Amino acid sequence: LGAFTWQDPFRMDDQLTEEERMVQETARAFADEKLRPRVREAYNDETTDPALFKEMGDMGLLGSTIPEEYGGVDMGYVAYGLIAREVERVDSGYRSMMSVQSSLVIYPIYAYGSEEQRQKYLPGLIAGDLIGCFGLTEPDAGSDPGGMLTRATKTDNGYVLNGTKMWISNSPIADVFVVWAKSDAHGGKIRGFVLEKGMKGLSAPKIGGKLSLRASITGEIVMENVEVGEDALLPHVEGLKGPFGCLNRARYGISWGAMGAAEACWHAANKYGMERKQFGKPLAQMQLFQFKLANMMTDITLGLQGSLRVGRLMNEANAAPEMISLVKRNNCVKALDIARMARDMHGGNGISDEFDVIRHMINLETVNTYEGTADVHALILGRSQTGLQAFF
Ligand code: TGC
Ligand code: FAD
Repeated sequence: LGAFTWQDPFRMDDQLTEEERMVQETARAFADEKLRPRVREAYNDETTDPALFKEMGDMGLLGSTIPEEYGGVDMGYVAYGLIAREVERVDSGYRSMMSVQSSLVIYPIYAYGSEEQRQKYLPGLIAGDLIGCFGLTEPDAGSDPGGMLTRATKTDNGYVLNGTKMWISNSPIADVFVVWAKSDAHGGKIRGFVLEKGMKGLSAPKIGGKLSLRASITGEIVMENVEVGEDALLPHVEGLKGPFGCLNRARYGISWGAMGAAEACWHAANKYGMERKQFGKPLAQMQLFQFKLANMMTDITLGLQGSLRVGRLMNEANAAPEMISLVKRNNCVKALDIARMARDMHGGNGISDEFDVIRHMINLETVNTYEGTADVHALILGRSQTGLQAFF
């Protein structure tokens, strides 16, 4: 008979390569030493430290799937997922900063960019010297990005962009903006453009008053007659499959990250139950308490195993978007339930920032919504098995 470790019931550790275990250890040490000491203040004061990007870059945590010639470490998608898990164990906002940079900015420039664009942007983004953001969502086009109003109009030398993007992670501190617009020169099809901070007509005001994901800055991208050259166009993709190709990677990373946040809540609830006594014995000795711990262990173990399977298929370029919808939706919904449960199991202390669980819980509301809401992913999975689309 094999041994059982409650923190790792299916021995995920044994299923990782030596290299993947090393990446995980590096990310965990970084998260514990550099992120954890900052997070409460950052969250409470709603401040984002731009220096974090450089610190992540120095540790090789950005662009982990990109070839070495552009500054990446080319470790594959399981390693990328493990980084997300460790970073989000501290805070979903920090994982957000990392995954936008890696999957939504570095990836499209690598996959859809010209060689000049790759050389110009990738080393700086991967090192964390440059900060990137990804503009798809608009005030009137969220779940339905095909309804976007942003337009690129052809000029003699390039394009003029007009439009507003909403709810954009990193935008107020970004140097590089990957934005998606309908281009009249391409029959109204969606095309990607790379804009730079300081361009005339480009601004990125912060969205204040967020009660979730407060350690990660969010803003708009306002484009008022922003003139760019032909070299700003991402040449190698057209249509919604451009942004969705990036979202596949980010959604997959979120499936690991959400489990990291859930693990933090589960372990906190376990520890709290062992230490806190009521009715003359530890809370952890009560049947209802153990029932909740058992549910957490089960959902997290199965959720991580699902992400690992999808990650292995992604490494073989053999994962379908529906698989990613399945793990993104399942793991976010389960993580949110677990965080709410852990909050409850901490009693009154559960609402204090000292115990972290309420911060994870509130963050996970955003994680459940962005990159396709839980219901949008349900409709993708519904369509996959009925052939009937129920979006409109
Ligand atoms: P649909 O007709 O389904 O597809 C249109 C075209 O796109 C292609 N496609 C995909 N390609 C690759 N991967 C995928 N996952 C793809 N899904 C669709 C599809 O093949 C088709 O291509 P073509 O060549 O035939 O034109 O499009 P639809 O308009 O009916 O889409 C419906 C729906 C709801 C599935 C989709 O629009 C959707 O997923 N909505 C959710 C929007 C979303 O996820 N937004 C995310 C914004 S970015 C963000 O939130 C970042 S937060 C990050 C952080 O801070 O961590
Ligand atoms: P809506 O689409 O208006 O949805 C509202 C509700 O209606 C949801 O419950 C949804 O499930 C439901 N709904 C929508 N359509 C249907 C349907 N057909 N059938 C049934 N129910 C439906 N976007 C970016 O482009 N880049 C970013 O970096 C980024 N970062 C973000 C950071 C934060 C903190 C947040 C909160 C959002 C971010 N987003 C970003 C935007 C995010 O992707 C959108 O909020 C998300 O896609 C949902 O769109 P929406 O907010 O317009 O909601």
